[in-house]
Amino acid sequence: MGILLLFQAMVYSNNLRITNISAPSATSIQFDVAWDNSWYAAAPSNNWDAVWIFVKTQVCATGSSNWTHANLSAVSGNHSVTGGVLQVDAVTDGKGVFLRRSAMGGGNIATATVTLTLAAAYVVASTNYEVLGIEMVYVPQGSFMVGDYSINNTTHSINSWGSFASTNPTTIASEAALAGDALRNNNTSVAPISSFHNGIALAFPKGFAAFYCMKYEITQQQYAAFLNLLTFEQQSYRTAVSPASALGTAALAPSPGENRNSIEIQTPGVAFSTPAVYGNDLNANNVYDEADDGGNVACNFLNWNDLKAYLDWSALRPMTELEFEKACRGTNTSILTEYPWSTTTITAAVSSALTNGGQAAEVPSVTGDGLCAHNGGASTTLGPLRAGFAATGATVRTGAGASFYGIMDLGGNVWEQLIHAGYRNGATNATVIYTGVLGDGTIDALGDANAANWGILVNQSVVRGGNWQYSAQRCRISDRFYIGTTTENDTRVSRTGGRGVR
Ligand SMILES: [Ca+2]
Ligand SMILES: [Ca+2]
Ligand SMILES: [Ca+2]
Ligand SMILES: [Ca+2]
Repeated sequence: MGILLLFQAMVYSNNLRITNISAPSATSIQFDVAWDNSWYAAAPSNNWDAVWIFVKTQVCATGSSNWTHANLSAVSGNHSVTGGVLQVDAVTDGKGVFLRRSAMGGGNIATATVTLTLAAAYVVASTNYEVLGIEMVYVPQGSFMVGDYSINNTTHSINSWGSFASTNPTTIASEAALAGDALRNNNTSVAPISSFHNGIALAFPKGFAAFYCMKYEITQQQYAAFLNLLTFEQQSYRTAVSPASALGTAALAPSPGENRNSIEIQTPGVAFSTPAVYGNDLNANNVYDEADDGGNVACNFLNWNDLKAYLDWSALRPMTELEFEKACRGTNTSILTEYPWSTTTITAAVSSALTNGGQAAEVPSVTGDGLCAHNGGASTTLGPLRAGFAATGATVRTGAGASFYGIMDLGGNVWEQLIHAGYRNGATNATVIYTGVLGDGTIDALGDANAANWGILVNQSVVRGGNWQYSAQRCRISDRFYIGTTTENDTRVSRTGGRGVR
């Protein structure tokens, strides 16, 4: 890398562009930003979309020093944005900022220039800067319902857990601690059995409090960008093969392009000094990150530790399964067997029938209400679709498979890996330890998340929302699967990915 200053332009899945990065002074960084399909909406959703911006830097004089997270000022007034449409919201830990509309409205965000104040001074002439952006959706504070009215086994709803099943959902009306079995002992016609559940502590995020949720699942381009800012050793743990493997080696999938995972080694690394460079190559010509190379496709083959590492490094955190139901259902009343768009209608989008396959404009050939990537078949040539494939500029929800708040693909595409709330048959690991601690932008030398109380093992996780391969039942809001087990979320499988919250 030499002493070349690196200001790398990034283009993300829903046409989020971060360009013209520069450092006007030792304590500031400037760039242009633009993205599509932005909104700030009135009731019932009362919410807006945003971009989570964070900065990484590297001392370039040595050529191979590690990238580190650059903290920003925690005072919103120290940052600025041109154009009068957006505002910059600082955060108390200074790990990034949110850009969002400052007044109600909708449409594309034309290019605006953002100037951010760094928390420390950098020597501009010898620093590489990278500015990263993740599209998010605000989920406001408020009550919501968990579970649906299913009889046991039609949906694996949290209230229908175990041999003692309630057919009633529960309203979460605060962040207060929940007693053991509080989410399932609400069927007053049946006497409670002894509790296997240890309750849910005050600090466990229950979805009542406001949070930002990623608008899309992590894309292959986003995961490749993450890998490209890690050390060789960190890369070796966050991929399936040695970073020193030959050009064209699949980084996550068993073979290049398998199940549409297109991340490959573009430039082999050197153990243990020089990291590899990763790129996407869905069109299989060993020319990387072309328009049809699948960078916008949701990233599958992510295990639980991969997801946690990505979120810690991005200064986000894993979502709990209670937050997941809030993000899907919003303030609506629970409906039996409903999907994340709050109806029981679903239309299968499959990767075998695409227009503009692998491109930023990739869309399924089929149209219909509740368009959702599921039931796609088992061939290794099939896989997830472009993140947000069903979104349009005209609507944020109807027919687009979007959640109450406009979050995409919570149903289908790739499994969402979440923190479970206990309530598992057998109950050997019903204890929940998660306290919602945010990632700090830094992972350990072995590439693992090291935030407090995120858990070490996969037994804190559950997968939700179904995936591109499985049947529609798994896409239901209240359906829970593989709670605390290794089946779909410990090894890297073609169905599993995820997203984060803050
Ligand atoms: Ca290739
Ligand atoms: Ca290519
Ligand atoms: Ca999903
Ligand atoms: Ca950390």
